[in-house]
Amino acid sequence: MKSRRTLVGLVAAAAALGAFSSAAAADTPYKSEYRMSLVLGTAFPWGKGGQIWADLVKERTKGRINIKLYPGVSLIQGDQTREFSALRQGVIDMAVGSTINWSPQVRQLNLFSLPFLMPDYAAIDALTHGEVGKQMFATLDKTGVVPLAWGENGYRELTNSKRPVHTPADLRRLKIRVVGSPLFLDTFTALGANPTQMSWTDAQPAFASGAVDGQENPLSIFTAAKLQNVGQKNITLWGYVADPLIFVVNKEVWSTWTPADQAVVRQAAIDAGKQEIAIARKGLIEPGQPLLKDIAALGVNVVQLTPQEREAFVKATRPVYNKWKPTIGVDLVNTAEKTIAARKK
Ligand code: X2X
Repeated sequence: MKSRRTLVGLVAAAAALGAFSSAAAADTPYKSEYRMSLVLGTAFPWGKGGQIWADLVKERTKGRINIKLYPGVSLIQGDQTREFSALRQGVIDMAVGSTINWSPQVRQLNLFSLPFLMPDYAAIDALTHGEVGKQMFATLDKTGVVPLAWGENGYRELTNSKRPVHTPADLRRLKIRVVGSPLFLDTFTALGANPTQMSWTDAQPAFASGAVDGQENPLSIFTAAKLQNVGQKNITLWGYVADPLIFVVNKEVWSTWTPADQAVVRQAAIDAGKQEIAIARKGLIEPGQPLLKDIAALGVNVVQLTPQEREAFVKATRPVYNKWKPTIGVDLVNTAEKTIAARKK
């Protein structure tokens, strides 16, 4: 009898606590400032996207939600592969992050880093706007963030200080900086290069000193970071990987906002994502790809691979693709392949 009463008491107490905690979330006062993490600042499409999101939110909430940008992943001392953990823990309130940097924690995100999965922009769009994007957002939602919208870093082209690269043999023994995600080590090892993991912050001085020969990043980053001034005089357009960006908010922070404000933040992220993607593709989707001429005018040698040359890179990296497929999820990769095959060009 006594134990039954204790149990009833416990249940009542738990119910009261539950009621209290959900009321507490809704009643939590808004912070005076929310911290948005980004790898790159407003000189880059990525940072511009973050700024547009913050501005739209401020304007549409009449200043109720005030967001400050922290580019250079400065809230986590520049260690971009820790960004997702910090988001979950609440060190970061919101972020626009690359799928590459979060892939150590969310294995499915490695999908976009599979070499030569996405042949063109239509393929990226088919994935992010289709079933694959939906499944990725469901996964992210389960891991503790609220995913809101897609953006884009871009196709990651190969650059180096040593020589024009037309074949995997040309890459041999070149020291290539890659992001801290194991799939990239596998890809560049398969190509005969000597990959080295490094944060973006550490990479730039390493190019300048010659400690590293090359790297891979979107052309919008090449030009804004002026990589031609740190020895990167050769570019090979191979389009092997493109990283989307994802706009997210920490779950607890999200729960403190009214449903109306949540809707505003979500729509602002969608609007900012669309604008950011247009900025990221500028100069690359217009006829003649004017950005390539701008880059060549900087004294950079731009290598366009023939289909046969490109195929040699595809072939050399195929074992890496196959090795990573089960880690990412066979069903997810199959869905992605089918979606791409059926895309509208
Ligand atoms: O570190 C990189 O190469 C960058 C800036 O593209 C990412 O954060 C994925």
